[in-house]
Amino acid sequence: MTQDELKQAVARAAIDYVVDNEIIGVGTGSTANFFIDELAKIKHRIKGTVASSEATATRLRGHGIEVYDLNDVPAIAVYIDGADEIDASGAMIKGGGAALTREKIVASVSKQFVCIADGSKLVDVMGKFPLPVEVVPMAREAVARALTALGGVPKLRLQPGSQEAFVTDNGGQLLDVSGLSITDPVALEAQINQIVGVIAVGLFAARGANVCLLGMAEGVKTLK
Ligand code: ABF
Repeated sequence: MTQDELKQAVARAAIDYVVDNEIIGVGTGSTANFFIDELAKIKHRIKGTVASSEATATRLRGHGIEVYDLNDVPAIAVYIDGADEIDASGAMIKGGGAALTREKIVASVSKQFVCIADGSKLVDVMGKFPLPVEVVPMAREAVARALTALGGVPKLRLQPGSQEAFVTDNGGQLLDVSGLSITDPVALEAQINQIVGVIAVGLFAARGANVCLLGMAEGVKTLK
């Protein structure tokens, strides 16, 4: 099976976790996009959604699915989203799709977090994928120095095909930090969160996934 077929398989499997007549939190990225396309087939069963990015909101609306402002929503039954890396404990690196801050916000108010990913995302120790850190632009270099002191190699994410800094939905910039071997994701998440100027770090460890659906050649594997 191709990587896209594996992503589609986990997106289909995630439909089993959709709670009828509830608000569903929806992630960002190509696997989340496959989930949105599957959700469209059962949109009559749900109250609506909260999106983790403008791109996801646009795709949901394109299917005629209601997208609510999180401030107007008292609770989210389940959050379905992808990841860049995930370890056996359900801790994740997220943010390759530049939506880590809103993803973390929506996940934090969701009763259950279901991660959907092709099997290549499962790793023993996270860190091979550069860890995204969203920062306030004026503090970018100060945060980069603090991340270097932690042993990382921070690199400013640029607009594709340009020398301009990428700007997130929240007006932040992104530092992608390589060179980390993340043996204690909860501790590193707390440490980076403390750096003044950090908006959010793409480590989802204090609040990881409750369930992880992995697309493998032999079928969808459920972790946890
Ligand atoms: C999103 O899923 C991001 O946090 C993460 O970068 C992305 C993974 O993208 P894909 O599903 O395209 O591999 O939630």
